[in-house]
Amino acid sequence: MANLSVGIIGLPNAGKSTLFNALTHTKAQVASFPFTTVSPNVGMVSVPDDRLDKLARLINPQKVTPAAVEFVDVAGLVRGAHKGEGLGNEFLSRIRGMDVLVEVVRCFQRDEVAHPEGKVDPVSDIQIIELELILSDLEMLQRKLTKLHKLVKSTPKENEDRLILLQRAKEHLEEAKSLRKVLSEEESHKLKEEDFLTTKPLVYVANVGEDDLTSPSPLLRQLRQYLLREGEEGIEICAELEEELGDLLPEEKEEFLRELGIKEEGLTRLLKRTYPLLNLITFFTITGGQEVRAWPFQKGGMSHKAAGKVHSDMERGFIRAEVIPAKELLEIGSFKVAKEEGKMRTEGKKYRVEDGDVIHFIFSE
Ligand SMILES: Nc1nc2c(ncn2[C@@H]2O[C@H](COP(=O)(O)OP(=O)(O)OP(=O)(O)O)[C@@H](O)[C@H]2O)c(=O)[nH]1
Ligand SMILES: [Mg+2]
Repeated sequence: MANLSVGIIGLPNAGKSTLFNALTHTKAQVASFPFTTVSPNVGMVSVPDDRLDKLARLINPQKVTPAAVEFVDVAGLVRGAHKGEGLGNEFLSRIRGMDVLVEVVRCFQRDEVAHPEGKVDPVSDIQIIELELILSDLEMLQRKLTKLHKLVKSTPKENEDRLILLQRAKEHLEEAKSLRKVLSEEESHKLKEEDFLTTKPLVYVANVGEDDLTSPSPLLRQLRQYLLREGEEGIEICAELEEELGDLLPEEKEEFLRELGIKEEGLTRLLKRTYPLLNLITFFTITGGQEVRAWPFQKGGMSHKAAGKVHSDMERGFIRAEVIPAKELLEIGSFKVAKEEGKMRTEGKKYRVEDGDVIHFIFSE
């Protein structure tokens, strides 16, 4: 089961399926014509985590379970998608359920690969898609408001706050602003249940040409400036190259990356960006030495809630948590020694779990 779901969006031919294949090591259809992808490709990816690998080496369990992310690669989006242009409507409804959006922006030049707008222009592409998401949200919002107006008449008390919030959202959308850029954290939180597209965290993936890795093109520089000015999150990946990496052995991969001057694989960089955007941290469990597992968890969350992630019984019967940071445990070099020397701290329900905590939950059944 996925702990997190990511929708890959972008114009046709931006390289979404190429990125998807690179991330999931699968072979979804990739082609130089637009609308290659019709029904969505779905794939699961394990989150790479050094600490998990090291803990596994230390404990030597029967099973190692990394955190899992689901990636969904959907059809390309074009102007007018909110009105059903292209495969618009289907695409938009598929991504409403996702936790995060990753938008692939084409920066690579290649004559055989048609661009739906006639030329490669990353900033303009971003604006086209942003507008489609805004218009789609606005349509959904209007339907919600029609229903809500009726409800407010019959039961005003329960519905007035929501009405005020949705009206505020409407004002922003009508000014062509994405909700995630203008709403306060509290407002965004309240709107979470409403499934708007423009409240979702978004990471831009600039799909750059191989040449851009050594000397960035003017288009790429323009995109960088735009993202900086807008305060948006972005990373640069050469999707085609990353896909080729998937076929290599680990040693070959390292060598290849080094030659290209790339420090980390695209997937690792992408997930490193996504986690903080969602306010996620990772804690680890070592179940009787049999399974070492990584759990994504909301930053600032309490230990009994963390127990609930593992099993609802653990939350219900929570007594205490024994905690040691992974770093400290790895330095000590033995779980047994850490326990014997009293290095496992005892924490109660109110303890806020920290990134990298190794936790043993004590609970009554
Ligand atoms: N040069 C270069 N070409 C790429 C890169 N990524 C993708 N392509 C090419 O661009 C074309 C489109 O790639 P796809 O991955 O099918 O694009 P898509 O966004 O999934 O397209 P649709 O499914 O049609 O919306 C293919 O011919 C790819 O080989 C890249 O990083 N560099
Ligand atoms: Mg595709």
